[in-house]
Amino acid sequence: MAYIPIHYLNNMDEQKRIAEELGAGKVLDAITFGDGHINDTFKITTPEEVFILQKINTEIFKDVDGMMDNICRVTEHLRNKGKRAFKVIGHKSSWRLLSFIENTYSVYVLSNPAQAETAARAFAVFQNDLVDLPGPRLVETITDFHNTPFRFRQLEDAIASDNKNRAKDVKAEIDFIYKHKESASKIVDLMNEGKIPERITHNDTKINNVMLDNDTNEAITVVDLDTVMPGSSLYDFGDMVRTATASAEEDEANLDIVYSKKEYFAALAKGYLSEAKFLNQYEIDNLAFSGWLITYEQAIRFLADYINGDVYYKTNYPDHNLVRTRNQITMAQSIEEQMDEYNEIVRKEIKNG
Ligand code: GN1
Ligand code: MG
Repeated sequence: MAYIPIHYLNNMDEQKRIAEELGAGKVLDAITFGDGHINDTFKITTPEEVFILQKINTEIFKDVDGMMDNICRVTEHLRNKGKRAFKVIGHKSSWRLLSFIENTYSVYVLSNPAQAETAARAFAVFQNDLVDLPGPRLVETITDFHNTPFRFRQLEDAIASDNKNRAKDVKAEIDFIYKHKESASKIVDLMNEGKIPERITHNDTKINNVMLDNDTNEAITVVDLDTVMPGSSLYDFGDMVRTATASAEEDEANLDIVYSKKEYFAALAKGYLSEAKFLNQYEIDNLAFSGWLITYEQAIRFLADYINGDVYYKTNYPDHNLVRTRNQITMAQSIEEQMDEYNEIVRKEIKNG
């Protein structure tokens, strides 16, 4: 069945009423917006202004107050530094109203390496800007979010329960994940050994979370701050590699056209390293690996959700999570095949930077 935007099914009275309650003023129009996999997003129009209204998925984000507190602290800190960041206009239970970042766009599949360089620089600047965020430690909005061994155990649990009797159909995918089990804990181990430091990171650096200027194509700000929390800079670089070097969207079903593009990786490395001067040698040495790991982790997460019966990610058709899993496995393989070259790119960038 084709995906039908919610505003065709619903007159949006609830969304309009809540936006007004949260401070939008008289609302003229509400439509669905974006395609996040977790929260519901709406674009709200009033005679004067445009806003973003979101219904937070509280099954996934259990501590909404903690999350909103993180977001308010982070966005205020950025604004105090003269940076652009959306404003939280109001929030109540699972709803929040945010200012709209005017005159910007975002992309799902990049069309030139310059966009990758710009985006990577934007996420590095973001991390840099948060180095001096006054305490206390940010709340972990989802615990063990990028703990890959934990994600591996969640997959094992899904296979053990096999509620939908789907495990038998995904043997090859399960085999791929199990084959690489040894690599799953590399970053977590380095963090536990104190070699990779905890930093404030974005944790969802999907390339469409960078807002680019309609006229200049410069990065204006990064959005989707729900998972800004303590993490590793490698999670952020890794998710950029997963999304910004991809030749196609993460749910492209034709695997013949899915691969990781080397020139986009080079552009990411250049943009990121131009600003991320805080990285230590362990982080630098694992930049390329992090791209593989986060892609592998994403394959684990999609596969576990498929086996569990599609309870976490929104899906538009029955096998959507399986298509995503296969796509991410293909991306991980493509990154793995180019690992030596990707490492060499990082080494050269460090030498010349
Ligand atoms: C989810 O909803 P969205 O698209 O911002 C997910 C990310 C995944 C991403 C995969 C809280 O993000 O971790 O990388 O889907 N967010 C959460 O597309 O799980
Ligand atoms: Mg997100």
